[in-house]
Amino acid sequence: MKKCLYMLVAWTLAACSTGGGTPSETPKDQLVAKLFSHVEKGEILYGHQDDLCYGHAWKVEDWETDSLTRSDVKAVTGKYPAVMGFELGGIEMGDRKSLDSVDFGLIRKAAKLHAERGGVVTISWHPRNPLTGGDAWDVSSDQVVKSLLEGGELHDLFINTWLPRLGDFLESLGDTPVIFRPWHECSESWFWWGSRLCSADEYKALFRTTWQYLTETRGLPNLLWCYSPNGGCSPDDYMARYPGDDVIDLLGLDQYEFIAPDGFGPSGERFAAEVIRSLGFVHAFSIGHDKLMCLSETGLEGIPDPQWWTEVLYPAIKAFPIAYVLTWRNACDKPGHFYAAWDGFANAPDFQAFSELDSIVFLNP
Ligand code: BMA
Repeated sequence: MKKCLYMLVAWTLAACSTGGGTPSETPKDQLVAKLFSHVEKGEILYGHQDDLCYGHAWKVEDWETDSLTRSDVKAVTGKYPAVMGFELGGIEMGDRKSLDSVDFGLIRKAAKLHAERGGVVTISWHPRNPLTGGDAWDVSSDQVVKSLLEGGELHDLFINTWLPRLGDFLESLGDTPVIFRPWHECSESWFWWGSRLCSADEYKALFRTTWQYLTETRGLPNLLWCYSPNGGCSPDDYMARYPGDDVIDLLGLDQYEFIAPDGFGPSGERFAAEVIRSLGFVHAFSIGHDKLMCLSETGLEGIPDPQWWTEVLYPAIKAFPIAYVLTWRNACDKPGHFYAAWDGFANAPDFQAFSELDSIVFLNP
């Protein structure tokens, strides 16, 4: 089976890295090997978005002097998340801060520090709408992707300004391996690169142009590429915009729970069933295409279910060889917008119990 071959490569790489690595081994190779070694042991890394930058009702004030030891996840579990997500929306404009008001200097420092502590970094990107001047959620035009491609009126801006700014930031991370996850949730239509806003070929060209620039033109050795449509789609829709085996390293899935009027019990059951259905076909594709897989974004906003971690999320993911599961951010300025428990929150004991499960991996401080 092809998977065995890929596993063999991963094992060889893992053996190399424990032996000090080889000169030709890139940061990307090292992270692939690390992720495979956890998957082989049946382990799932836990991840949290923006964990070191801010949390529920706090944020890093002076990032240049702050030692970045504060974390909502650590305050509850005693450990950092093994994976941390960071967001680059705004980097394409040359802004100093991201769309979530986080200084890009802080993001760089936090990502490098997390990797030095032994953690894994993933990066998302919600760029602005270059045609209308709106944000990533501005879906008023279905010409945006087309305008960025070769022959389009904004191709020059994309190739000579936006991608270089993105490339400069990613290059500034040095040897830090990064799971880069651009153009996400493409199976839905809430971003300007969504399924009703561009054709499958245009989407693939957008993804491949981004990959070509960063990987070939810039030669960045630290990027793993993740394709992450939204859940709730058919297997065919999931793969309809797949950019290609030569580009993608991980098959991701973004899937959130939303509470319906019948309450969090039945909503949690439906969410878990849907995650199991979707991860089922993502798993089949991951075998067929020799790729790692992950639950790239998930969560229940405000986590009103006191047992969400051990009775909803864990049963939904435990049977799948996902490299990691990442819950979204704990906003410091929106009191109800959080996806990890924080110290003193009602759901914290269950989050702690989740962190102590044998197959769930956090990062010891
Ligand atoms: C969304 C929300 C927004 C945020 C965006 C990008 O899901 O959390 O508040 O701006 O992600 O991080």
